[in-house]
Amino acid sequence: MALHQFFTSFTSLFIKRVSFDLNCSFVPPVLKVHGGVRMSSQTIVRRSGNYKPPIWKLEFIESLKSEFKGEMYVEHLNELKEEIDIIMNQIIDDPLKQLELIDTLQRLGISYHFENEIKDMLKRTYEKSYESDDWKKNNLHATSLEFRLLRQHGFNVSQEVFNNFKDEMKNFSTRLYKDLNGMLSLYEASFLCIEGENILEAAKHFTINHLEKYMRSCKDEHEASIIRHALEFPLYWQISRLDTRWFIDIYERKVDMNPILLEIAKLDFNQVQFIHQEDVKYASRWWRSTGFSEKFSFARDRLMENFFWTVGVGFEPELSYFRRMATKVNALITTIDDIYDVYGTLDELELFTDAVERWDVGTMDQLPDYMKICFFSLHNSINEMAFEALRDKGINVLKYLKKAWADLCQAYMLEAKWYHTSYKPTLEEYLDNAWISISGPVILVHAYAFVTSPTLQDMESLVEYADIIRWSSTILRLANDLGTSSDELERGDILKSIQCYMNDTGASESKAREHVKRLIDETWKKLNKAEVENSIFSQVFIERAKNLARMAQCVYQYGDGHGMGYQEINDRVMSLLIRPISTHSYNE
Ligand code: 0FV
Ligand code: MN
Ligand code: MN
Ligand code: MN
Ligand code: MN
Repeated sequence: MALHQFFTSFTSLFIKRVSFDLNCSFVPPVLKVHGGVRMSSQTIVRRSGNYKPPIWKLEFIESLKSEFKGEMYVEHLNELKEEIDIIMNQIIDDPLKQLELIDTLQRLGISYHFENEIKDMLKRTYEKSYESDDWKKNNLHATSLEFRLLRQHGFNVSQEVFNNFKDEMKNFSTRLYKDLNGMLSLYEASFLCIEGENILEAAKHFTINHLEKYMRSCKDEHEASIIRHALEFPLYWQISRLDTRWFIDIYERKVDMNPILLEIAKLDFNQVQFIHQEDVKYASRWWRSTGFSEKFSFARDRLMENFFWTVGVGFEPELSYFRRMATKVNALITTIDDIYDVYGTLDELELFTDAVERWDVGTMDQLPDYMKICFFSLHNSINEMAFEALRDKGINVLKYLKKAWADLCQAYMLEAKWYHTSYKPTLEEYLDNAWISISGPVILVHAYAFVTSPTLQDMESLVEYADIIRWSSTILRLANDLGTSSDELERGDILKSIQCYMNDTGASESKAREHVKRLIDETWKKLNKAEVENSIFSQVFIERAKNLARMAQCVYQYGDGHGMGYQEINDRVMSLLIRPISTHSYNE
């Protein structure tokens, strides 16, 4: 049975039940209707999310003051370029050293200054411009690093390069165990796996098993912390700012580190942080101006968290406009999600969904007052973004932005109906809607308009939700369910992926959680495949889509880092956005 048929039959059941109640000669004193509890025809007792007040107050955000303003920026960039030129010239005939330099630049968070140089170096390796292959033959680390960097930068490389490292039985050779660096590199490479690539899949299991075992008996604390960090998240799944903050400390302790690179990386981090602070201050003033925080006490008031997502999705200095607009989008989504999940009655939600579809403030009078504020603000904010795109990029994207919001509200509406009829979808049926209801498509369609020079043709295929959007959003949904569903069920909500799977199969919660984690792994492979196949989109946009999936795994790693907050996530906000890295030398 198709989804909408299911849905229609359940709604009609529900309508029958309600009309029966209403026609009944005995009217119960408290009649539960549409999520709110109707005390009489006038009074509706509503639910609240019982969310805590924000940890990051607007006054605090707006008072942030960094001493790392952009003044030294140009000077330091030139210094950096000169230093890198010198190093590159020294290693011009050494492909492995070049790959290691690229990896170091990436991890130190400064590779974005050298996109062209990096492309050139990788091209030389790809075109096999070196006299011999000796540098990587039988070298697991070199082979893996080359594979990972080439793939990451869009070169076509086959998984077959790893066949050399297998034994007679075609298994990865246990002789590799003694090569810890190689094992780590192979582990990192294995996550660039595309659906169906069995060699990489085997490499992943092989390395994880060994590294976990090795770590348990490892006596060297420094070494153990490197393996622990890698196992927590592979580089390919990790938000780059977070890895950079961690790696700078590690690099500092490396015996053969380059002190100039280190110093520049710290300076760059702090200057980028200054730009982020200016962005969040802008977003904070906007959030204040909406008045949502006072008017919607039932909803999450999470300006900093909404901003934090955008840094994960795009940290580079030139993406300020994206971060500022995307924070607004996230804040609007978060509020509207709470209206649908917690506060609104089913009748009101129908009206709201309808208003978003029509996108006309002139005809919103039927909405209750609280919804008028919300809809008006949504309408104005998004229209303004579309105006700016027209003004600055010469293309009218409003139609596409509106469609993304209408799709989101329809997906919310379906979930609201499921909730009010206690309908239990299968996992498949749930996911078919839930990758939209998690708001990934809204976030990415808007991101596309903010980070690129949008074209109408791309916009058309984007709002039909190209695979890249679908798989990124699916990871966002699954990670969100892992982090939020326990609280949601307590609050009163539909079954989420974990519970749908339990319901489908009779599995325990912990087995269901394992299953959902496996689904995330599988979905990454689909996303990687979509990247190769959906090459019409620019790399800068594809990177946003992948970063959204990465950020979801980061925010929901230990629970609901978006709505409920917890120590680790607050620490991450603190170290990425508030606290500069201590530097000593460049003040001299
Ligand atoms: C998640 O909340 C949430 F707030 C979202 C998806 C909105 C903002 C998204 C970003 C900032 C990326 P919740 O767990 O309540 O979402 P569901 O869909 O489970 O109700
Ligand atoms: Mn919700
Ligand atoms: Mn929801
Ligand atoms: Mn309609
Ligand atoms: Mn959730």
